[in-house]
Amino acid sequence: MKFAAVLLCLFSLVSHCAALSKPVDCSEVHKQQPSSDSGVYNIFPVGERGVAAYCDMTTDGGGWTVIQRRIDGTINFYRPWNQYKFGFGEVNGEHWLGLEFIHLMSSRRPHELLVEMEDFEGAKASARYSSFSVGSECDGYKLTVSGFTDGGAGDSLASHSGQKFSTFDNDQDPDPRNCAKVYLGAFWYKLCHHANPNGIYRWGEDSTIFAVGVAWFHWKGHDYSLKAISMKIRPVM
Ligand SMILES: [Ca+2]
Repeated sequence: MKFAAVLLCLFSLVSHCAALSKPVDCSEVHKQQPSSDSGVYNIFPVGERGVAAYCDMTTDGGGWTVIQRRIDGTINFYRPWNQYKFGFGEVNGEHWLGLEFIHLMSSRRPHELLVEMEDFEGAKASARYSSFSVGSECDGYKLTVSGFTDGGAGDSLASHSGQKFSTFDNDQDPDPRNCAKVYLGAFWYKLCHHANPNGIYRWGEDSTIFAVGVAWFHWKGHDYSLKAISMKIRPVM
């Protein structure tokens, strides 16, 4: 009887573990545990090596992996290439997941992107893209994004599609200047930007230095720095 109980216990442990196989992203966490709340989960986009990510389990059915988030200016986003490659910040707060992980997830199967933002007056807006992918480091972590749907924010990302990622110590933008140094951020800069989500956190309207804030040009212009912005991705079903 005791032996049978031990066997039963072992079986339940094994079946429990089998049910929680390593999820590659938040959509798999959601699939394995449909009732899970939004929060921090370990995901495994690189096989055995886990990385902590914030999963949005409520917006439009959930399963979103947050790849970028600004909410309060507590984290400095003016950082070098290696930090943008592997990620930084507080997963529960201001965070950059890491280009390598974003590349691995978005190149494996088709993904969509949702950008949500908020100003200091409490207004909210979003921009959604039905197709989003980031190339390998050999390809400069090139952004490919299309299929815009307006959630009130306007399309400030289309002009960045096809661009490589740039940081102050790795200028891959086509502008003769170093866009990351000029606009104090890190992004898929072109000449240089319509969006600067990794710019300097400023409290709203501020034109002292042109376009260095957390900007989304088609919603609030170049000199309004947003209170909050997040970028989240999900496989297209
Ligand atoms: Ca340049």
